[in-house]
Amino acid sequence: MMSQVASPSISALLDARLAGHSLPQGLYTRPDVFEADLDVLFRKHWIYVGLECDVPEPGDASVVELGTSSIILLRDDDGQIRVVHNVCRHRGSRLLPPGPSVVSKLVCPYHQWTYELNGELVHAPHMGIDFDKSCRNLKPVTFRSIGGLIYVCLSDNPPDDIDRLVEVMERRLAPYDIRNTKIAFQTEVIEQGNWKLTLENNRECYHCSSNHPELCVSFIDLDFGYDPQSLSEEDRADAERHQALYAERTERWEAEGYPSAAVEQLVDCATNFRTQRLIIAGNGESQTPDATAASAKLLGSMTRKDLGDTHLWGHNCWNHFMGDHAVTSLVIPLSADRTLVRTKWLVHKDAVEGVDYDLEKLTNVWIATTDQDSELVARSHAGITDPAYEPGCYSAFTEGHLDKFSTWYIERMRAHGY
Ligand code: 3BY
Ligand code: FES
Ligand code: FE
Repeated sequence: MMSQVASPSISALLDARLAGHSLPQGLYTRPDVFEADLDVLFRKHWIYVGLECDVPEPGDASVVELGTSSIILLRDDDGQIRVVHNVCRHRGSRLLPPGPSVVSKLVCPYHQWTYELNGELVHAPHMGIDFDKSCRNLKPVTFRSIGGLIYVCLSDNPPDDIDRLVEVMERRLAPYDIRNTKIAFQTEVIEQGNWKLTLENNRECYHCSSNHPELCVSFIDLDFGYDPQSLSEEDRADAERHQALYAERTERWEAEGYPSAAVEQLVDCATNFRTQRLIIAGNGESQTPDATAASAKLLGSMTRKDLGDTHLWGHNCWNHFMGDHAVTSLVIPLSADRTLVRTKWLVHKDAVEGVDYDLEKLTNVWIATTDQDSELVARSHAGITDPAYEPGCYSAFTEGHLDKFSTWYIERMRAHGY
């Protein structure tokens, strides 16, 4: 008779994680862990799902799918943002397909129940005169617009430490006026890997110099300087100069009224984020092939191109806000080994392609970087599924943020009963 070896529980896998190391194999590969991740990290936490500028005009709608959930971001007749579940209150049909739509009302294709853009049920044919429509409005989704970035929480008990993110980012994003941008370009890349590998890959630039020639023109690793003991005299002096330059720039930008110092909430919290105004390398203006601005029409009230790159990380996103444009990527897990990365390039809403900006110059760096990262994640996932895989140690110098991410992941799973 074949002997059956029971697989460890999710809780046992969480227990097996060694500090400073990548996760045990099953946490990246098992379908039951994937389902638990979706439930805990994507339903019980705040997630980034899109932007106000996805729905610029009344009647614009955008459907975002996540596991078995589907939500509609829309702009109502009063110009207000609404987020509702894409589930008809009659017999549950989806109202709109995934992606963008333009609607005057939300009409269910099945039996024509009709909802106003604020979610109110206004027409339900053949239900009798006693039928009470008022308790059949579309279910609202709890959301916050943070400087134009839309975060939702699908649970009835949303973590309240989102308030810190709101407080920090509303102020930081104000000069960019992201609410008044337009999406100049969008890509969707399906990475052949677990969503946590997508995030881990984004949390380090250890891999940048050997994999991202385009990005390295403008991007300086957050952990620049590395292990001081292993540096040559010359490189150490370089790293020290870099630290001094950071301190000086940060102080100057802050004095000029632009919040710049690093703010992070990465462990011991529900809502995971980090922001800092980063120095752009080379010509110092933007993440483009020559580090000069791609759009002549700067964002919001920006009058300068020398204000670096305000980066923002969350557990399902990374973003870069620069003087002339912004790049924003959101992560949606599709299965244990497939992850969607949706990236949008934002410019001033009045910027005209071919006049104010060149689309190729605007998108070149992050199209290349996203494709390169997709390859890295696929290769990493494939190696991790190999029986020969065992958790590896993170570099204390270049992978500290991965350690924090994995630690946060374990903490959050535990906080939700695993
Ligand atoms: O987009 C980011 O924030 C990260 C930082 C290092 C690698 N990647 C570019
Ligand atoms: Fe929507 Fe019937 S399911 S009208
Ligand atoms: Fe990368």
